[in-house]
Amino acid sequence: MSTTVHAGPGIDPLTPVLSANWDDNRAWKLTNYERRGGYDALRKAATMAPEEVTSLVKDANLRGRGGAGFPTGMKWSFVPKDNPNPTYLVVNCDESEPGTCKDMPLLMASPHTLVEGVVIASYAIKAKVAFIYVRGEVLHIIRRLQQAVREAYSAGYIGRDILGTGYDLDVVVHAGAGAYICGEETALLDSLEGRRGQPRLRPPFPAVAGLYASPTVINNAESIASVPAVVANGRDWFKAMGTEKSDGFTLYSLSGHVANPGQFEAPMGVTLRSLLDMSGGMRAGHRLKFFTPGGSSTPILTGDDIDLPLDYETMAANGTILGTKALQCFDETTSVVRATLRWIEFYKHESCGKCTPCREGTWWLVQMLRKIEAGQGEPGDVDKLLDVNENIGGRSFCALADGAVGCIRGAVKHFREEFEAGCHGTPAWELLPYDRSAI
Ligand code: L3W
Repeated sequence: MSTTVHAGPGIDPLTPVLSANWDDNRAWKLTNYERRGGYDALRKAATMAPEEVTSLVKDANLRGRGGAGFPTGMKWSFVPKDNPNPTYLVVNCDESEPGTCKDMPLLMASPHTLVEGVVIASYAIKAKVAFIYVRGEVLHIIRRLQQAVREAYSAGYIGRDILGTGYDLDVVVHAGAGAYICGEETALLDSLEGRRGQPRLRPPFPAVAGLYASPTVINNAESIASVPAVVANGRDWFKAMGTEKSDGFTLYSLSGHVANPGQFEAPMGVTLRSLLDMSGGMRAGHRLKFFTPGGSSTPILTGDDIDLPLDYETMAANGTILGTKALQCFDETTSVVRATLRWIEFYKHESCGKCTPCREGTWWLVQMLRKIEAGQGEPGDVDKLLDVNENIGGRSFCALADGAVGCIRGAVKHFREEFEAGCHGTPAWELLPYDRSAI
């Protein structure tokens, strides 16, 4: 990461916030984090009433960075005031959406940014216990977080009477077992309670009845890690970045056929063109054909959309969602049909099986796409594919199936001719601009 990110024409440069110390030597150590002003935001929050902290985050319009963009402060304010049960904070670090790789580098490089956010958020919602739920495969990150939590206990940032406020908090780092569904907030809660991770019906939303049926705020890792900067610098500072309704800074992940894949911090509303400009562009000699704005659950856009501001509103106006801001970029050597098949195979594999539309529907989608990819589809199969797709959408227990539905919807909308070719005897690879016999 460079230290100053130039977001492109018309958008102010941003001094990195979340990624500011990623290149520092042993940035993950508490002493190095403190040297850069770490835990000053907690000191400031400790002088405020919990409700004031919630109001600040609400006024700043920090929106959830895990995919849905739901306002973070508003979610905190949903916690019932008169509930006799304990309130919990749960941080969703189960990052597994295809193409999404922003939380893990953040936690690896700067775990204290998250830990400080956890303490501030817990204080705001008056939680006495916070859980950081991390996907089980990333053992190195779990260890790093555990070490950071231990350091924070030793320094008095977690534990009893934090900074002399009389406020007590315990923080538990919990390893999941590696299932995509456990990134869905209610499945995550089931998993945390020791059961097989499967989604629960909402409402009630977790903010009212979540972990152990108690009020539970669940936020994405990046959302919580953004809280210290908001508290330290204030509402106006945060709102000076981004667009009218999508405020602040965020991490965009670039992957696929780009010269330099990685995380790029920028104000909300940056364009893919700017991100490619700052990262070295597409791989040499190739052009952008299509991309996901925020992981495979978000309907694809095409190379013609390279100048769209990447914010919640513009994405919605263009039939997609910003999601996790994971920009998987594909050039002209990629078959849209094959990419879509690969994604739908993922959803079929990861479907938890609890509801029929998702369990059976994703299976059928894979069968149909395999035929089309091989050029063995029949005329009318594209409409049949869309019909099956639209009969899954909105009928499943959780957003997993909706992700698969959106994926097919976007691909067929923009590249229907590639799907039709597969229903008229042309395998997907024969549409690609290279001689397959040379491979
Ligand atoms: C209280 C209400 N709380 C909504 C809360 C709700 C949740 C948040 C957003 O899916 C999306 C999905 C993925 N009272 C409330 C309320 N809430 N109304 O607000 O809720 P919702 O239902 O809009 O979204 P969701 O189910 O949380 C998230 C998309 O993100 N995605 C992300 C995938 C990322 C991963 C990963 O890497 N682990 O899975 C990508 O696009 O498809 O659409 O907290 O409780 N009245």
